Amino acid sequence: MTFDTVIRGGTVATASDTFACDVGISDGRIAALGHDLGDAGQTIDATGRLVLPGGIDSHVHFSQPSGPGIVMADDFESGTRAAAFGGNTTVLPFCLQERGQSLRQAVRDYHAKADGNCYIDVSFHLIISDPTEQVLGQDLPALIKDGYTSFKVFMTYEDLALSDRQILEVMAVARETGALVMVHAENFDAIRFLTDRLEQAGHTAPHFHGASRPIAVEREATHRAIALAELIDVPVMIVHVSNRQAMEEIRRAQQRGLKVFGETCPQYLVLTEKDMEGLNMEGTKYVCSPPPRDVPSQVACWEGLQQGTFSVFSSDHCAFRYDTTGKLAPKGRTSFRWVPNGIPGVETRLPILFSEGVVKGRIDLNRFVALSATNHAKTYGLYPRKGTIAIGSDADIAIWDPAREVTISQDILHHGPDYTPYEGFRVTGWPMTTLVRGEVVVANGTLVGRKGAGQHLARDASLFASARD
Ligand code: DUC
Ligand code: ZN
Ligand code: ZN
Ligand code: ZN
Repeated sequence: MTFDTVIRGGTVATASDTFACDVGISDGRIAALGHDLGDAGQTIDATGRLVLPGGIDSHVHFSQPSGPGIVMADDFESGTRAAAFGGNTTVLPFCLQERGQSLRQAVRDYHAKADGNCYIDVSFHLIISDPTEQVLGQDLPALIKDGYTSFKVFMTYEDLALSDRQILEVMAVARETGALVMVHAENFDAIRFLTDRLEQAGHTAPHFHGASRPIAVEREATHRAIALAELIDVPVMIVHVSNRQAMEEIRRAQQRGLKVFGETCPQYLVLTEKDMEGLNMEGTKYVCSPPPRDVPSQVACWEGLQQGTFSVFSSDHCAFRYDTTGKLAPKGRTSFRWVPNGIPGVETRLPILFSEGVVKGRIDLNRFVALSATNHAKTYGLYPRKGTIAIGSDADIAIWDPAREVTISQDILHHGPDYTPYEGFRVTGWPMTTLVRGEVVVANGTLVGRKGAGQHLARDASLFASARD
């Protein structure tokens, strides 16, 4: 047998094992794992390198409407290109239903934005902002059946927040259909109250963003989201968890046997609230929600990753330029209230986790693979097609140089925004080559992939989302 491609001489790691072996690829899939695999159309030398399942970033935002005059800095082309450079082979962006818009129309709109523009594979989560009878009774169940098997709800934001009643209603649809509900857990009324108070006191600088949504705001909403999910008996994913108190709500629920999952992100491991105090308006570069907290919160998030309370590590890439289309939009200059929430991270997520986690001994390589790929595939219905190196799986592979020392800076990145919140951050270990379904997208740091080669993936139900009975 002649393979299309053989990756030779590397060390392969999955979520469970690490072993020296070559990888034979045919027709976009992994066809052999072994030695002396024989002829190949193309050989990739991976001597001294790690051969890992391509990263799956199950939480990114591209081309999402973000308010008047504000434009997201990444569309599907730049976002998936940057993701490929960051060692990713699949991303799960959000498809936002705007209030008053039909859910079906939202899905059509996002396909129009994505189709033909992606360098790597893509699959949408839905965001439900307007759970009308049509959505609850027809569109949402039908879309879940068509492979959009997860959706997010927000407990805060003017145009997004659902009431507890509405959350129960969409959770009931998930219960019926086997979908996974993702929750942005922050208390809307508390944020509005605190924001008004801060503004009345003249506290409008970017760093007051942190004071407007302190840990109790997140902890309370996390507790409430879990309680609502328990009432319906439906699994739930608490996304972008930033601190110990919210983490402990999740852990307690897990210990009670509830199907509650947690996600954390790079900003909660290496940034703090202090970063929002930069001179002039520099602090806006770090404004995201929930906000970065403090060092004890970072320690707690590591604990969550080590102990399994958090099963997925995502970027929450939500990029805005540091100019008048983004962080410095005219209204944003008047108060933190108007600064668009979100920071870039799709290209730096994995190097930060590898360097701070594996190289510094906080997690082992197999947990790194689980947190960066395998658990995302299992959680969101892509496993075992994606997220592992096994015979029959898609040949989605990232080849890493585990010793390469890199200082992260805007100059070396490929994303759309004009800054990185990780400027000057030093890491050891970098993804060099990325293959999607056997096709090389990035070769030793050079783009060779083709825009449009990325496909949309219909997903199965989450492996974790079947209800208890
Ligand atoms: N939630 C996200 O998931 N991303 C960006 C902003 C937000 O509030
Ligand atoms: Zn499509
Ligand atoms: Zn969110
Ligand atoms: Zn997000």
